[in-house]
Parts: sequence; structure tokens; C-alpha cells
Amino acid sequence: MGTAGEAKVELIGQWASPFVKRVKWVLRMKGFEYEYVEEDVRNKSERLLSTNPVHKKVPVLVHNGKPIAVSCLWMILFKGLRLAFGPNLLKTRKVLFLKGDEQEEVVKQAIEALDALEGELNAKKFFGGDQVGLVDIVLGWATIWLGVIEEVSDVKLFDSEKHPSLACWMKNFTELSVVKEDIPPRDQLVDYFDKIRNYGPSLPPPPPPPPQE
Ligand SMILES: N[C@@H](CCC(=O)N[C@@H](CS)C(=O)NCC(=O)O)C(=O)O
Repeated sequence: MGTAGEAKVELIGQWASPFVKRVKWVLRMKGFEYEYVEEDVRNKSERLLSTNPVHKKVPVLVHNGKPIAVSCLWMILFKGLRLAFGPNLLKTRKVLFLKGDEQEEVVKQAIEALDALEGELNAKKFFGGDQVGLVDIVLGWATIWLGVIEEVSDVKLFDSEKHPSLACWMKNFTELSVVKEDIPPRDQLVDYFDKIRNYGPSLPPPPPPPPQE
């Protein structure tokens, strides 16, 4: 069991989830110790169902036995980000499940979002300047999962020539020790999301074993 001062902190997560990774990044950057509990999202544990009875999703942060509504926190942030950057980059995930015209429309929106982020970064190291901040953490999934989505969906979203600031940011972000130490193996992510694409989001086949914590 992890501790933060006298507090006991647990994170219920799943190895391939970008949402879970965000929470891990924050906890690690802030120096909190925590216990990580891997969840099988296809065969949800009593613990997950009792700590997140409404959404039944990971991540769930449990602080001194009390679950914290992580989703609510991120929803507030996403709202702010949507306002700041126009089309939500997170919609990119939909590319995985779409084909034809519908997929093309989401691809167009994702590229617009990347263009807006490129303008926002404007050669800065991180979105807030020299120091990594919450915007980087919220968007940080893109440094790992965007390429996976592109590969699995056979689409091109990110272009390092058109998005040079984002290319540098991706490198800067993935070089942070808290990020670098905990990147899931790319081939396992591709395999996992390929299965999700083929079987649908709600019924993926068994995931591969999680990489070592
Ligand atoms: N907005 C939610 C999204 C969480 C989410 O979608 N988690 C996925 C894993 S990436 C999950 O638990 N899926 C299980 C399910 O849909 O039943 C949050 O930020 O907590």
C-alpha cells in the first residue's frame, strides 16, 4: 500500500489505458507513493464495481479507502482544453472504430486539433513553457498512443514536418523519467488495440500480461 504522508493511496488501472497513465504521471511527478492494482476490464473485480459503481471504468484512485472521482477531475480539464484548442484530440480514438467517410471526418478533426496544438506550442518545450504542466499530462497520451492508433487504423494524423513543435514536445515528454520508465511495449499496445478494433470496444479478447510495473 502506498502512502502520501499518512495517507494510503491506491490506483486501480489497466496497463493499456492512456487515462490510467495520466494519473500515474501526476502521482509520480508529485512524488506520491501508491500501490498500483491491475484490473481486468473485461472481467471487472468487485473492487472496481464498488469503487466506481456508476462508470465501472479505470482509473480509480482510492485515498485512505475512499474512491476519488478521477473522471470528474479530467472532465473539467478537458472542457478547458476543448475551449482552448478547438476540436478535441481525444476524438482521435474514434478512428479506431470507424471506416470510410465517418473515419475521414474524424481524421480531419484530429489533424485540425494537431494543427491547433502546434500553434499553441509554438516552439516551447512544454505547453506552459520550460516546465512540464497539467496540459502536457492531459495531452501526453498522444506521445505514445497516437502512433499506435495511426498504425492500427492505417491513417496518417501526425506529420513531423508540419508539426515540428509537437515533434520536439513528444521527445521532451517521453524523455521525462516518470514517463520513460513506464511506457508499455509498443508491439503489445498495437496488438491490443488491433484486437479492440476488430472485436469492438466493449468485448476485447484477453489482453496480454501487463508489462512489469
Ligand atoms: N473519462 C474516463 C474514461 C475512462 C475509461 O474509458 N477507461 C477505460 C479504459 S481506457 C475502461 O475502464 N474501460 C472499461 C469499460 O469501458 O468497460 C476517465 O477519465 O476516467
